[in-house]
Amino acid sequence: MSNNKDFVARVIATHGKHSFVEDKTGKIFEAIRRGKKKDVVVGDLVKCKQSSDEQVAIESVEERKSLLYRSDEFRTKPLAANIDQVALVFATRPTYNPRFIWKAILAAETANIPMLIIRNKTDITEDDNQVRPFIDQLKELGCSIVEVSATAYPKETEQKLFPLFEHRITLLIGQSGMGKSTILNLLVKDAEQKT
Ligand SMILES: Nc1nc2c(ncn2[C@@H]2O[C@H](COP(=O)(O)OP(=O)(O)OP(=O)(O)O)[C@@H](O)[C@H]2O)c(=O)[nH]1
Ligand SMILES: [Mg+2]
Repeated sequence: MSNNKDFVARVIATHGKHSFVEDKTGKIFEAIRRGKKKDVVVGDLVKCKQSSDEQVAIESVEERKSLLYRSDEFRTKPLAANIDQVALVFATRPTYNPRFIWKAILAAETANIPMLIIRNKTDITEDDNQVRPFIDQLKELGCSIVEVSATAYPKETEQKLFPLFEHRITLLIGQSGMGKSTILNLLVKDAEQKT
């Protein structure tokens, strides 16, 4: 136990001044940011001082490799730090919002973070004609696109996606019902995400 010694950990969840951090052995601590600061975001590497078995104080935030922002009409706020890649999942059912996808592309581009677009649910072939022009448009812009069916072809999906996720801290985004949890369960065996 590293009592009273500083160590660096990664922020895995935040709620204002309260957060959770994980050290390099995988141990999770509750963390309080020193002072009145709310400058910690998910993905940050932070210098911690242990205050009890389960608690640490965050002393400082290490320099960020990247910082992704989320914005709406009203405000812009930091969403995640040190992300290597944004992976966006979309599908034709329930329905996708192209505006959401364009916004995500812009946000990743602005933060200088590579983006991977995953079109899921290719098994619903009757929607193919409708979605094809949109996919062509994305490709013309130079986006990387992978098309998969996480439930109909799980093995193929895993084979296509695993090399693209391996060794990269990836932020998985997408509207509800697109298949994020299904894909995560394929790629991370102990994820057990509800779908
Ligand atoms: N037909 C079809 N259905 C799929 C596929 N992948 C996922 N689904 C289904 O789509 C539904 C939503 O999948 P989830 O993985 O829960 O979607 P999600 O993006 O995590 O949704 P939220 O957690 O609400 O944001 C589930 O019923 C899945 O079984 C696919 O490739 N084809
Ligand atoms: Mg989900």
